Amino acid sequence: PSEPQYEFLKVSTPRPGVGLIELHRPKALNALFTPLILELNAALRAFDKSTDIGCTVLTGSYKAFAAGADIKEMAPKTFAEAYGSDFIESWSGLPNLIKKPCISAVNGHALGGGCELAMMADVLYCSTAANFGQPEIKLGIIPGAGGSQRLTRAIGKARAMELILTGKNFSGQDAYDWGLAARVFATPEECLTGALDTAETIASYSRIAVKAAKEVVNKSQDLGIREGVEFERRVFHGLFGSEDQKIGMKAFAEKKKAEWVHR
Ligand code: CO8
Repeated sequence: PSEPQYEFLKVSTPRPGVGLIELHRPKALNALFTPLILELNAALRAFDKSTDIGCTVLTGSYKAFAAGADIKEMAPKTFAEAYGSDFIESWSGLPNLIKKPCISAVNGHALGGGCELAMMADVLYCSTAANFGQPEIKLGIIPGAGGSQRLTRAIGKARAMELILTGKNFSGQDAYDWGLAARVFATPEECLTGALDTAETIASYSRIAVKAAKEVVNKSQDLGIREGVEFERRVFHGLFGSEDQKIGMKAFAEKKKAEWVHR
């Protein structure tokens, strides 16, 4: 089937089971604005619904993942417009829209909304040359797409508070050292290849189990340890109702490769 055409995205399926979305607004360093976000939401939804896809990779160019929300678009906004339209609400779709995992591969600038978008993914990979930051304070605003919450949970209050109050940038190596990035790579090429390799591995497993694994890990961010462990156990019990659990365990016993049916 032919891929839908987008103006601000490049969309492809470079590996079995893997959907790749590249932000493509080179003239503005992938600055995020509503038409781009609507396309991104549509592309994410299409991959999430596709039975051929098990994992998505989200990336930008080697120069910029995304240099933030479009400052020129935001500049004239009034309070009434921002509040009235719940500005940014539709931009925060990634974590709510999709049930399958998404890996962000971050190269170059990931600033403001760009950093926030990267952090919405389930796994964040970057190269040493990545340039992260929440510089909103310099524009007279604050992070608006979850930056103050996700950055703080990922790297702790001490560092997040300092970064958000000063607007100082931090490197890909910092992101890895502080636990925001799961892996850091020497070059952008290796970063993208690493993300695609991991996505291919994830896509090779039962979609049912992968979806459940993502759900329980995400719950740890909202629940206390006792409720979290109970929630995990209930979802674990539920997987014994899947065909893939029988297939996976039988294949192990027979020393064969599991042929998942994703049910
Ligand atoms: N908005 C609009 N245009 C941008 C943006 C942006 N955020 N970033 C870069 N551009 C444009 C530039 O205006 C320039 O356009 P033109 O050629 O027409 O002048 C073009 O991209 C290239 O940029 P530069 O010439 O500045 O390139 P440099 O390599 O010299 O610098 C930088 C790169 C350091 C990234 C620089 O462009 C910069 O500082 N950009 C702004 C970064 C920033 O402050 N981002 C935060 C924005 S606020 C925000 O994101 C609020 C979050 C809200 C939630 C979002 C939900 C997802």
